[in-house]
Amino acid sequence: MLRYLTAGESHGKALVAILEGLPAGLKLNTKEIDGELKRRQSGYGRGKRMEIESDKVEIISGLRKGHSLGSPIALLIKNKDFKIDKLAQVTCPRPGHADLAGILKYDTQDARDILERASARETAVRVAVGAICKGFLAEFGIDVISHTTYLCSVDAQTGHLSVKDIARNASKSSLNCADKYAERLMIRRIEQAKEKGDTVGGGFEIIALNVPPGLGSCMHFDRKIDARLAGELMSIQAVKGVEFGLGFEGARLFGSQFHDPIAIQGKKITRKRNNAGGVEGGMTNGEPLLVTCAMKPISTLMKPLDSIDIKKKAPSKAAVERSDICAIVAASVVGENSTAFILAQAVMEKFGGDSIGETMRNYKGYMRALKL
Ligand code: EPS
Repeated sequence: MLRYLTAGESHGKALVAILEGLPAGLKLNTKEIDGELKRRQSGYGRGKRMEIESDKVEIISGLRKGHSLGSPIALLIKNKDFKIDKLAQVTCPRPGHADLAGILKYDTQDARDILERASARETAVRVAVGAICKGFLAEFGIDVISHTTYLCSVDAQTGHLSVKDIARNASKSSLNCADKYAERLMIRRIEQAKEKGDTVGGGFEIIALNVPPGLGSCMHFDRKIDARLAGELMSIQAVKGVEFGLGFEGARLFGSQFHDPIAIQGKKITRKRNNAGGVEGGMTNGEPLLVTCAMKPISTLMKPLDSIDIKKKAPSKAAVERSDICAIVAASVVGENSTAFILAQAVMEKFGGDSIGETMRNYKGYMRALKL
């Protein structure tokens, strides 16, 4: 089973992860991982921390001469802003953050003990894990991209664009948004929020292409690919909802409007639409995987909401500290790479193998057998 663990605090020495279960012989490219880390640090509306850090991964095990050995891959990203022991106490919990629930649960009066780990800084190393998985998926022609679909009340119009165009436009945008006009309005919303000491959230779609049918399983609840993707994506800081394909809107339709008719073109099974988002019965169905995540507005407000001082047991304004106004780009990059991890895990589960060659042979045999 492909699995990983992360460790590290936001202002600790470093973030680390161990990824275990990848086959031997996979090319590991540090530059590509760093490219994903750079994308995660980008985006209009980020805070000053991103000017301090320039995240770079060190692969400290599992690698020899540029190839995986099949042993655990240990990853390290150093924090330049390492100052955890010097930071002031936080006694006025921020509504929406882990502060209050963490204070109560871990028996502390200092939310610093909580927020250092709860911070989305941890996602840097998750992206490094996902970037390795992206490289693994690329061997099978599977490509994972993401783009911002809305920010606050501004929707991007992308229905007329191909996935290739969405990816190209989004890669040129400061908000990972494929609609230039909408991007301008989104930037204005971020500026408005900044003026008011406020924050904004939004939504992003993750698209995976060339996903073979049959990843996941209908046979047991915890093997369903949509449940596993939703769990992984919901664990990203500030993500509050996950939809597949048409998503929650689909629940308002008749079955005849929602489900995707099956057709045959030559020897290829096709669909006339993809409202299901590429998943049926907890399994990928061969159509593009479409997942949208909703991200709530960041909970550190420069004009803080009412809270209490946990030490004084008295009303107070919530704590204010350096933060982002909007981190939708970071979240979409994390979502994209987290999706890559779950898909890589499902590929390994289905095709197995101790070397990439063995995994590939098994994959090719399956794909051959699927041909009508
Ligand atoms: C983040 C680093 C953090 C925040 C943000 C994400 O840096 P700092 O707390 O030092 O300013 O910018 O974290 C949060 C929004 C949060 O609520 O903790 C990062 O690397 O992505």
